[in-house]
Amino acid sequence: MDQFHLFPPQASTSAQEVDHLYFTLILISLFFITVVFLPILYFCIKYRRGSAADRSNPLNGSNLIEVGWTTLPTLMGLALFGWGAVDYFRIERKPANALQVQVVGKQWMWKVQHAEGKQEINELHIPVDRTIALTLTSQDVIHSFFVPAFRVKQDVVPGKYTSEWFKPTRPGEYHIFCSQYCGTQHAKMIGRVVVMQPEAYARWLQTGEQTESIVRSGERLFYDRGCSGCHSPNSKFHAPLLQGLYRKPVPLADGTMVTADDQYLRDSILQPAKQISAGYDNIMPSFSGHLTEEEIMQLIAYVKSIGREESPDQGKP
Ligand code: HEC
Ligand SMILES: [Cu+2]
Repeated sequence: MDQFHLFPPQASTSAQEVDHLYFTLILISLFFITVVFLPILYFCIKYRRGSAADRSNPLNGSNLIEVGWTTLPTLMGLALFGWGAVDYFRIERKPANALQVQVVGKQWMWKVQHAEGKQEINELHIPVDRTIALTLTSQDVIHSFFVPAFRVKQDVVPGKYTSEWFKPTRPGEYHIFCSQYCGTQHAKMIGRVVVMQPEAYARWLQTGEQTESIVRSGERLFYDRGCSGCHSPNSKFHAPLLQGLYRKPVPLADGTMVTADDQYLRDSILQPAKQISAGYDNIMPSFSGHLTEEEIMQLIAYVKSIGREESPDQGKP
């Protein structure tokens, strides 16, 4: 990955589409540069002072030209917009059955945790030909997770979950950049993605010390931090059971409805007063400042896992 390339390698399923659109834009620009600048050059020479060119009957406006150079670029612009929109919607829609990876950005590093529990810093090991879905957040300022070879870039925002997915098509090592200026060492906030054959990836997961899955860590936190004291069937507090909550509509005390997505679960833990479930009192303490971003992601992974068909340990290899 150290050789000089004019363009990064195409190493994901989205890379080609992005490049096709990009190269088309370049070709169109080249075409217009030619159409505009070649005549300028030609006329500069032809009508230079002292030349014997015919200057009688100057042309004063032409409706055909006016209509032409208004309509044509408008249609081209709309066509490019349509093309870009189709690609954008396809790239923004996350396919199902992705391998989940949690990423936390901080000044100035990327902290990665796999569903199986394995953690790494400034490195992301993934198997080839699998869809990988990242859930990203930042523990300080806005960063942006950029892998040029995959043609994906996503802002990483404190207090918010964003996501990014890609399907690597070629084993190899590719750059990770932070593409949002995030402080003095921003340029050093780099890393590498290592795309491996599935067997090599499975072996890699087994190396190092044994880890517990994200869901298991979350379950442990759920008991250690006292969540279970309220959110369990035999609690003396009146608190909702969280089984099967994920992706369900939740009626709120103010009469509105929300969907229990990752962001809702996060806000419920850090700002319980923001959205009160209908029929409950605002007695849940805020855990803001008492949990790291990683711990919050683990708790959410656990809450997502309970009440579903699979056992909480499904992430284990
Ligand atoms: C003192 C009891 C108490 C503790 C401790 C507590 N909660 Fe809660 N929690 C509640 C109550 C009551 C509600 C419903 C009112 C509301 O939405 O704030 C709630 C709501 C929630 C919701 C939204 C549920 C829904 O149906 O919309 C989530 C998610 C949640 N809690 C997770 C947690 C987690 C994770 C922890 C531990 C880090 C925790 N809670 C600790 C009492 C508690
Ligand atoms: Cu950064």
